[in-house]
Amino acid sequence: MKTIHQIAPQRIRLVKKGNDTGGPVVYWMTREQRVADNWALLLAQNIAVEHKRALVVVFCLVPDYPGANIRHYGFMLKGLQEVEQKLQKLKIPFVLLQGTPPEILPGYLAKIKGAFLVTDFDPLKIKRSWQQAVVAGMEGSFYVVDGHNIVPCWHASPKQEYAAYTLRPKINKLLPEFLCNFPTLVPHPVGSKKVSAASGDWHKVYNSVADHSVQEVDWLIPGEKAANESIRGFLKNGLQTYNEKRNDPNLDGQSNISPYLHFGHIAPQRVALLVSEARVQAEEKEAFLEELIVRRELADNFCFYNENYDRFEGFPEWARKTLDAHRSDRREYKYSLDTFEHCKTHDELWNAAQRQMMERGKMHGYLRMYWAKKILEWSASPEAAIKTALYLNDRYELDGRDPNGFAGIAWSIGGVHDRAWQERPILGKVRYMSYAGCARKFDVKQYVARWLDTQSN
Ligand code: FAD
Ligand code: FO1
Repeated sequence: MKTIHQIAPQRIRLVKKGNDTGGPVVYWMTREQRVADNWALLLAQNIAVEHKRALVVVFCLVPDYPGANIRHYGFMLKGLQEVEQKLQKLKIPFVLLQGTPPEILPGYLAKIKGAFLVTDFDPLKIKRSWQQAVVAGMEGSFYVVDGHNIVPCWHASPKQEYAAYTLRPKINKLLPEFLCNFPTLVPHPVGSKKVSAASGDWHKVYNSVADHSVQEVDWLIPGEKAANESIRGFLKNGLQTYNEKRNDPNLDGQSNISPYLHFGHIAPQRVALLVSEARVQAEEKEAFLEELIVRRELADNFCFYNENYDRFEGFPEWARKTLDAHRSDRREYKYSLDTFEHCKTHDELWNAAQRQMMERGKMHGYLRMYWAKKILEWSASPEAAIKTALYLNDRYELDGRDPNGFAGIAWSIGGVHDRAWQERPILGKVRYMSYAGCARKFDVKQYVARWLDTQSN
């Protein structure tokens, strides 16, 4: 296959061919907050070298990003500090701008006469609206690069996929072409007086975050270096038992890389390369790669092609129909957001899962399904359930506000990527999960004892 600058052309979207103002190349970093293995940054450097221009990396810090608080910002800002240090060694200035991109980026580009702008692909509505507003207010050329999906989202499929089984063959066919190694970034050969590093005082930046109501976590170290160490540790000690242990919430059988992937501290493609090369049984690798590639890329596909990814209207027709038919079913339990949030339901397992999410910032993957399905069962309507689930997920999960979260909640509550099951009250034909089913799978009492303080319940 022909590549541009060693980057597959299918990864790149030229959104606007603008005027060459003669100024530097700007990489607007947002979803991929790392220096290594970053396709958009590599493209930006290639353009800069080709046109003999300076290169600058800009991050727009939005102090009130929807649903985010200091738990997320603390993690993100520490990662960005590391980015700044790594870029300094490569003679690439890092600029932290404060405000929303539509408000501040066009003005910054005009000031430095930015001729080329490169940014990360992200299927979420907020990012797409930022990009539209920025492109309308700038003079130069604008590129969007998919550095998150191994097979670029728009190339893997031109439409919303029905389920994993319809996306899987498409991805598998294209993987040999896209699962390649990365070129490396080089110390940048061109500087400019117009662009200088301007991050300011990180402490002040930290204090500028609007919401400090949820505490940070200390069990996971943020940043590119820690992300790499963490995945290497998992390859050594966790991958060989992943398939056996990943669905038991009492065991630490998952990789815990989702926060790193969410903030872009490590490239999914790097993780996939490392896993592919690991010396463990093929079934273990396949089980992990199915989640990392097919399920994760299916979530991006869902959000990219379905603008209602966060609403009832985004559910498949069969699910909307069956949920509509059960709207007036009697609910034995109907809880307010406050009752859910404070772990006060009648169900100790649900309360323990909610507590794990609040305290650890990461609920076990198996329980996320149970947790969301019970919110549907105990809410006044599917719309109320989506609202509650998204609010809690995004407030407490370190990996929240991610396409994976929107897809996971839509799967649990609205049958997205699933099929119709036996009909029952409230959920209709949407797949049901029960406490008894969980108890058959793992030691529920052990999990509850670990996460629930008996005095407060
Ligand atoms: P591992 O089991 O080690 O998997 C490795 C990677 O594979 C994950 O990091 C993730 O990128 C991918 N993956 C695993 N399971 C899934 C899945 N079901 N769908 C898509 N990708 C998957 N994931 C988030 O990243 N953010 C969220 O906010 C989020 N909310 C969820 C809400 C609900 C209701 C559900 C059912 C799932 C949600 N998920 C979310 C998906 C999944 O539960 C997490 O990605 C996973 O538990 C993260 O832990 P890990 O990295 O240790 O996973
Ligand atoms: N992206 C930005 O470009 N600027 C921000 O200030 C910002 C804050 C933020 C806080 C929490 C969080 O979970 C994500 C945040 N993001 C921010 C977006 C993030 O980089 C991801 O791209 C998306 O959430 C995932 O698609």
